[in-house]
Amino acid sequence: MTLPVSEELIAGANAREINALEDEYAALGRKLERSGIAIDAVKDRVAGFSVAVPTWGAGRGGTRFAKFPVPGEPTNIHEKLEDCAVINQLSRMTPRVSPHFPWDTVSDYKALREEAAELGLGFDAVNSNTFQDQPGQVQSYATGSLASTVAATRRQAVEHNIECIEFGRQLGSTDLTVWVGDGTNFPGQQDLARSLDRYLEAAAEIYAALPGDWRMLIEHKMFEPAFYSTVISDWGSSILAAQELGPKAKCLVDLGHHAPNTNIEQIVARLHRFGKLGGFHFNDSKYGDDDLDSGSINPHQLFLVFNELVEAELNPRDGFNPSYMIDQSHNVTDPIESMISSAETIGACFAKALLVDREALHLAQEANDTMMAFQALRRAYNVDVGPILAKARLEAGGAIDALRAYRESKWRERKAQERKPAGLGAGIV
Ligand code: LRH
Ligand code: MN
Ligand code: MN
Repeated sequence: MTLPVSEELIAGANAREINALEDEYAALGRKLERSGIAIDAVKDRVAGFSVAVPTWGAGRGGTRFAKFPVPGEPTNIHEKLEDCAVINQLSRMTPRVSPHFPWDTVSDYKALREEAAELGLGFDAVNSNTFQDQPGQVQSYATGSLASTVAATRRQAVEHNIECIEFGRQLGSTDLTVWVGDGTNFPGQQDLARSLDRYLEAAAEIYAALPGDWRMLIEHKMFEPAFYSTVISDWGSSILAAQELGPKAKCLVDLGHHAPNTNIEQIVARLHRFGKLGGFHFNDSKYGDDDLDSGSINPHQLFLVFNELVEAELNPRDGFNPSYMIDQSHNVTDPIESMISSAETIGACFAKALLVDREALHLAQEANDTMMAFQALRRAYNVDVGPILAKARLEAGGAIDALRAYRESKWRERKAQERKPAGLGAGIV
């Protein structure tokens, strides 16, 4: 394996920070011990946690309106993998990459899988794209894709998804994530019931092409690019579709795809209750599908989501195996820094959820002692779990302070010299 950042640089940075970390870790350990929690056990759980990063998040694809590429930004899948390897080498929490087709152009999938492995990476869910027309495409998605009224368009969309499964098979993926932009901007534009029928019929063809160990993750979104109706608008439509398609179909929750103030943690609990929780796209938002860094706006919500996930894990019902991925993209920060920061925030919310005194919480819930139930969550949320994450990173070979080590590595400055400039294309959804 050849990792991109110099091991000496990481070791040097860690050497400067190790004493402070040991001190803080020991102090936190004593504090947690007073509540009967063994810090090393929490650290080991955190060490086993990972979240995938999206190839499209490696560039400043940004908002729908403008791209402001950072000098040294990756312009192809190989450079994106390199940047993802930097994120994982320093944070040790993002060992898988989720590609998007045809945004990612690949000539040899098997070779790409080996290239990724050489960088310490594997592949996560493959994402199909039937929400944009591509150069040379025969049918347009202007009328929708899987739910289009045009049979030839539906066929093209189905075939693209089946093609993505084949790409993913060669890359070592086992999940296909399907998000469609299908929907309407006008009342009456399409028949609301029939468009869902068409979607279900087309989705069933994709489902039938899934290898035995694969899952189809259905990603809902209530708005954008369609603003009057979308075909898979919410978790209700998503779970109904997943139930109709079969056991390999699950629901994927993108945190930005709901109406403002939606209780997302409750949706998580509901989907799990019916064995349909397939995965997450982590990001944060203030207004819509803003794709801001995870936990940058509402870290408490992220904690509450993880609280439900820990509950679900303790009560697995039909199994518990959600896939975790970051889905963020904007045009303000260096994407490597944003993904390092988001991975840290996501891991921290997981760690805090592990600290919840479940017995106290459940007893308080049974006794209808609202304040003590809330305090069980609040006590965990208030703990600074930074030393636990840093220690897990250090032990896995990463950097105690991943962001600082990244800056010291001057990775972006070096890439700005080596890589060709990124173009100023249109934004993504
Ligand atoms: C849609 C979405 C979906 C896409 C990605 C680029 O808004 O969240 O996951 O595939 O953005
Ligand atoms: Mn998403
Ligand atoms: Mn989105």
